[in-house]
Amino acid sequence: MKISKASVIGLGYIGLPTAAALATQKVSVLGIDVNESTVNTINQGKIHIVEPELDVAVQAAVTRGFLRASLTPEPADAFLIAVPTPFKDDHEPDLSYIKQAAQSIAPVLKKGDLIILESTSPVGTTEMLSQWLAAERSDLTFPHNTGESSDIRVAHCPERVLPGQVMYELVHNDRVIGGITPRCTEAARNLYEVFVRGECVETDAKTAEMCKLTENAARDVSIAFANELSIICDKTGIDVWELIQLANRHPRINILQPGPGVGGHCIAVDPWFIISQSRDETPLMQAARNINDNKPNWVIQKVQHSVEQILKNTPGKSITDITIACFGLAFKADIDDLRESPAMRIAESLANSHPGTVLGIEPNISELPETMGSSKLKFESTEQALMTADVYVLLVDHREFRRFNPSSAGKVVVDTRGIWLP
Ligand code: SAJ
Repeated sequence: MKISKASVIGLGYIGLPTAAALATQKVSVLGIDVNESTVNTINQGKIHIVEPELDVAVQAAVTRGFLRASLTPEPADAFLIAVPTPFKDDHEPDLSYIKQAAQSIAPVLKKGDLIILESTSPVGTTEMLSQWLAAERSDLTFPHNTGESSDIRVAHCPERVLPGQVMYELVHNDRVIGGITPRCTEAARNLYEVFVRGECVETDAKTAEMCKLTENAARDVSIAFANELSIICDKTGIDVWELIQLANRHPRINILQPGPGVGGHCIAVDPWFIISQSRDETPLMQAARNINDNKPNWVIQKVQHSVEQILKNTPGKSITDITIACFGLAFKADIDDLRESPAMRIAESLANSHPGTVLGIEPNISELPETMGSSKLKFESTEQALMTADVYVLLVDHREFRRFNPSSAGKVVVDTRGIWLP
């Protein structure tokens, strides 16, 4: 079936680039979002998020008339759902955004339509989506109960793009596509082949769901191993970065890099979707989550220890005279995203506990967002921080911070990324 009109529900970090990629291939795309200002921004050909090359793609698609945004769904041949799937306080997945998306598109569905869930989801969610849609539209048949003969096709195709490289990876990465039935899979594959140059690999919905969770859980476990090594090496006086470089010279070893903890909305979240369904079978994934979640506390202790050392070595200096500078607040290098950032957590915690000044330096933003900045954390430029700091804490390996090295100038440094080695 040829898709001439598609609708993308949720115009965030995944939905908007996907809408733009489809529109670039001359599919008429309607993007739906609950946020009015997002809708208005996109209809002006502009974007509300930072992602290289996305601005150009959206502007071209809107100007040429292939992309439009709205608060209200309209009929289309295919609907791609790309809404958030966070977890609740007890680490149980919160699927309410998917359910709301299903309820919002149900009234405009017609026989032959294809629904694709792109949001990262616990195993079984695609089938639940089909059930939620069926509950709204008893006049149509759905694949979870009528199988191949259903009026509507439902499939899962998890997004796998890396923030910062979304526009490239969206086109070039392989896609894993799992329908509730083989015909659902085939219909979804036809859609992705419109803009994907990587391979579109077919499976079933549950395997596709588990595949995405597995990818991010595997990365979490690997980073936990690196973080554990960094703590052991610190205790034994070994340079962990040299150690990992040496070990990685073995042809079958590829250890990831330690850091201040794991941030973002994916790697630190998705393992919980497996754990919450298989608590007794996941000791390794649970241990990894614990190690990565506790790494910020270890970094805070290292900084506190450095402050104590300065006080011990400088009689007459008071703790209120000591300025701690936290270099980097984003959740990883060269992006502006502060959400779920271990660096931000460390900086805020130090600002709240240290009686002297704590500086937060983040070259990718112009000010601290009101909701996130601790009132005691002082936003500062790199140059100013370099002049006033007593303790230099490197939290994010932004390219700006690679241009100098306080260790070689004999400063007190806590380097969580290994770019300021003595
Ligand atoms: N990190 C380390 N050490 C490393 C690699 C990463 O400490 O060696 C930290 C980062 O600093 C960051 C966190 O892990 O705090 C996550 O960063 P990331 O670059 O590993 O991943 P994300 O969250 O930006 O994107 C991941 C990607 N998944 C995988 O690489 C398996 C991406 O492909 C997914 O599409 C994305 O999650 C998602 O949306 O699920």
